[in-house]
Amino acid sequence: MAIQHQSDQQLAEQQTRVGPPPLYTVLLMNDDYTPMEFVVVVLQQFFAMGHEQATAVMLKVHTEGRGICGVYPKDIAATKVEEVNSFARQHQHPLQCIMEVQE
Ligand code: TYC
Repeated sequence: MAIQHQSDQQLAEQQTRVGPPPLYTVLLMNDDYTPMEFVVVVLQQFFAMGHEQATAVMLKVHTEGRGICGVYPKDIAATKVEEVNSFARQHQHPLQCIMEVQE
């Protein structure tokens, strides 16, 4: 089979990657309605925290407005965000989970 050489266009479309792919921080946002114990359950179920750590993170979100759940590659972070927001909606809570690219 003949070797397929890349065209100039194919070469131009390739990104020059420098360093590893970025990581994403997954965060919970505070609100006035989601029950504290529901947030603790979310942190235990989706972020593999024990009850004590989950309670500490929940209280940090409650007092500071937002808090870190974990840091992941992009597709894993996006899946966690979707799963948490879907779970919160299923239970009629306004809890918001977001992701931000790491500095
Ligand atoms: N502020 C909520 C309450 O007083 C609790 C809460 C904590 C809600 C963390 C959302 O991400 C959150 N019931």
